[in-house]
Amino acid sequence: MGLFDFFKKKSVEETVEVEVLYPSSWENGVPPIKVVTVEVLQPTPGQAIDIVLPSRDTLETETETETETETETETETETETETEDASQKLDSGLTKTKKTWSERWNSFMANFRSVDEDFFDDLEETLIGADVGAQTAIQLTEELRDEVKLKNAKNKQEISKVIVDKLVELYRSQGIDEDASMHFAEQGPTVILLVGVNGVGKTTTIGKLSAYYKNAGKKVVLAAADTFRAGATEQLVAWGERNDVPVVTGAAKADPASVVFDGVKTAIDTEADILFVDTAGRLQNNVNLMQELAKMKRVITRELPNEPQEVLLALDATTGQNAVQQAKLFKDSTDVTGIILTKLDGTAKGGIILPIRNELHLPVKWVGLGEKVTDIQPFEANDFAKSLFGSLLTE
Ligand SMILES: Nc1nc2c(ncn2[C@@H]2O[C@H](COP(=O)(O)OP(=O)(O)OP(=O)(O)O)[C@@H](O)[C@H]2O)c(=O)[nH]1
Ligand SMILES: [Mg+2]
Repeated sequence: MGLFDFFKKKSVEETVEVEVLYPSSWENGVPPIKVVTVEVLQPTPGQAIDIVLPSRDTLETETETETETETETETETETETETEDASQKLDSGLTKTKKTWSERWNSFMANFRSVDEDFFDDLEETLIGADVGAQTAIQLTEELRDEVKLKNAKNKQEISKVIVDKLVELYRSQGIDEDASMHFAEQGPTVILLVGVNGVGKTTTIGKLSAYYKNAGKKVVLAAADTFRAGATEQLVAWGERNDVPVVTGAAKADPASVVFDGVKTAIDTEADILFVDTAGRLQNNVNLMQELAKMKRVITRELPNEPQEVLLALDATTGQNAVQQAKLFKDSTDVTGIILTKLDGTAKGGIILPIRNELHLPVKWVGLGEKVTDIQPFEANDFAKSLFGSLLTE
C-alpha cells in the first residue's frame, strides 16, 4: 500500500506496512522501494502521525545485500581504505586531477565542430591548461595533425578515443627507455638519500617507504640528517617509532654529514638492508644545500663505494610547473636517480608528471597519494594514464 492509500484507508489496525521511496538513491533507474511497518497512533484522517523512517544508511546497507552490483561500490566507501587495492587507491588519489581533466575535456569537446586549425589550437590550449607542459602539448598536437585516424573519425566519441589513445601511448612510450626500478646493493646496506626543497614530503616519504620495505622483509635504518630545522629529527624519530625501525640522530645544528656517517656505520654494524637518509629542505641558501648534499654523498661513498644507490628527489605535485624548475636545479647539482611525486591526492595538477618525464628525462619512481603510511605506490605509467584518461572515454 502507498502512503496516500494508507491515509485514505480508515484503518483500525495497530500497525500498517507502507512503501517508502528515497529518490536520491535510485540506482540504474530502479527505485529503492522499502517496506516499513508504521505504528498507527491515531488512525483518523487528517490527524498527524509520526512515521519513523529508516535512515538512508540503513536503507543502503540493506539494499546492498539485495543487489550484487551495489554491494561492491557501497563496501568501498564504507570500509577503510586499507582494503582498497592499488589501482583503487591510485584512482581515488587522482580524483582532483581527473575531475579537472574531464571538465576541460568536456568543454573542449562541447566546442567541437570539425577537425580544423581551430580544433588543433583548442586542443593545444586544453593540454597546456591541464599541466602536461607546453612541449608535450605541442608534440602531441603535431602528431595528431598527421593522424589519419583523426581525420576519418566521424563523431565526437571517435575523436575523443583517438586523442586519448594517443595520450595513453605517450605515457607508455616515454617509459620505455626509463628505468623506474629501485636499485639495491648486491652486498651490504643500500643507501637511499631523500632530497628536495622544504615541505615537499621527504620525511613523510621516508616514513612510508620504511614501512613498505620493512613489510617486504628488509631491515631498515633511518638517519636524521636534517639537523637544520628544529623538530625535523623528532619528526623522523616519530616515524621510526611508528614503524619500529631504528633512527640514528645527531644534536641540533650538528654537521649533517656526521649523522650520515653514524647512520652508515650503524647500517653496516647491524647488517641492515636499507639506510634511508632524511636531508634538510632549506639551509642558508641553495648553494649551501647542494654543497651539503655533495658532502653527505662523499661520506657515504668513502664507507660504501657503490652507495648511495638512489638519490630520490621529492617534488610536490601541487606546485605544478614550479616542481619542474626545482627538479632542474637539483638535477644540475646532484646525481638524482629518480623522482617521488608527492601530494598527488591534493592537486588537480597531476598532469605535471608528463613534463617531468618528458623534459627532465628523470624517471618518476614513486607517487605519494596521501598522508597515511600506506599512501605511496611505485609509479606505473600505464596504470596512471588509464586512471587519468580512462573515464574520458566512457563519459
Ligand atoms: N596530502 C598529502 N600530503 C602529504 C603527502 N606527502 C607529504 N604530505 C604532507 O606534507 C607536509 C610536509 O611533509 P614533510 O614530510 O614534513 O616534508 P619535508 O620535505 O620533509 O619538509 P622539510 O623537512 O621542512 O624540508 C606534511 O604535512 C605531510 O603530511 C602526500 O602524498 N599527500
Ligand atoms: Mg623533513
